[in-house]
Amino acid sequence: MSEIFAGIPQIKYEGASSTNPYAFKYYDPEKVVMGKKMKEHLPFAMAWWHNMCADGVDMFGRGTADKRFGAEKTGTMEHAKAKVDAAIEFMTKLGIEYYCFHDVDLVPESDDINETNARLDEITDYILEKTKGTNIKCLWGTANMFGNPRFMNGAGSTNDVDVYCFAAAQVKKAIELTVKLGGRGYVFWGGREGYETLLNTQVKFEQENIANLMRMARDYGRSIGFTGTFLIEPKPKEPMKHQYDFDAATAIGFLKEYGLDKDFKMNIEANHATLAGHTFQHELRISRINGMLGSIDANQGDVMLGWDTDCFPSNVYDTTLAMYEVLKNGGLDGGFNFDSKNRRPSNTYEDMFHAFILGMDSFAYGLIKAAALIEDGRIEGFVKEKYASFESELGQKIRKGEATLEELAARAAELKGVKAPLSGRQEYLEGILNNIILS
Ligand code: XLS
Ligand code: NI
Ligand code: NI
Repeated sequence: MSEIFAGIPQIKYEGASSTNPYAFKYYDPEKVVMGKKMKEHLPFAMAWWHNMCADGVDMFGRGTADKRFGAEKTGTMEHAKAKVDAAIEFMTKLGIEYYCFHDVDLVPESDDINETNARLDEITDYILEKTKGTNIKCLWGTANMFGNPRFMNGAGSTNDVDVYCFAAAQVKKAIELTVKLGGRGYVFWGGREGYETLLNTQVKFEQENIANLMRMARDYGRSIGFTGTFLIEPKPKEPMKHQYDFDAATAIGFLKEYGLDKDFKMNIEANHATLAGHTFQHELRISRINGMLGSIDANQGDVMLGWDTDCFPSNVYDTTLAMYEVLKNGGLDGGFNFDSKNRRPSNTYEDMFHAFILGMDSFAYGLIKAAALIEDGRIEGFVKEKYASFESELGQKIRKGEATLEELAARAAELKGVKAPLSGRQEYLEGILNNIILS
């Protein structure tokens, strides 16, 4: 197999003072942080769609990047295989062990689903053959149920029973492929599961159908030996105006309502959090405290732009606070999928590497600083102190749900008045965070 990324070396850790563009400054896979190697804390994954497929096309212009990887023509099985070869070389050079895929990222879709499925069988055989003897495997798979025009009114939420069958068929196949490729998870991102106007939409009907599709997926997955985690990836809007999986709280409520909460967790994407008006950490926290933090789509938004820009993560404040939640969660069932893409003018093979080095270093730095935050203990100590009044006998009774309004009112009457509670000390805490991140 000839080298595709010729001239780009194996990316190694050289430390913060290195100026080598092809070296990690913070990601040191073997370094032990809080008792675990960095590479175990950070199971990084490559998103097939952005890295192997997207060429920078946007609504104003054609692609700028050549993603043929040596194939004659795109849209062929030859090209599909070239992408596999390129992906393996790319991941090997970066030391990334996982990838995530949609069915149609792997092969060109045919008008006949039987033909598409045959192509998928062929390409996954090829992936297995080529990854044999490497550590490269699937993190999670999914079905693209938003690109094809048949899904314009949704997939699980479609009005058309035949379209619903196609969605089911794609989910069935994508779960089979995920199992075949050793995937740890199966993702549902509700691409067009939402609505534009209530004038033409029955929300409850659509949500029940989505839940039924997920139930069938769970039952089928379990029946063929899928032991991994099913994941919902919340997003509030784009492409639809209203998406049903608005944010983690909404998606968790949905899973509980339909009895799916034992098999499903959240796949939290940073840019989706900010689109919902939340911080990345908020979405991770809400998932974590509900026992629902499963995996992460690692990217970041652009504060000036109101859409899913899928930038590679560079903001180490965000990665630190994200890694704090991950450490508190005891890790993830899944991993860190770079659902991120190069900016359109960053159109070379070199840029693909620079982007991953940036993202991996940002999360490694975040991991180091999150561990330091926990070891430092000042912030957690303050939070504990903040709620200390609930350690009283009455406080404990309230915590256990054993108090009554009457007795609390009696206590208030006895007190007559009450002082304002302790200061929240936000600026002091932000100073500590700065101090830890910057030192
Ligand atoms: C789109 C989503 C998508 C999912 C997989 O915004 O992030 O890429 O991760 O379907
Ligand atoms: Ni995503
Ligand atoms: Ni996204």
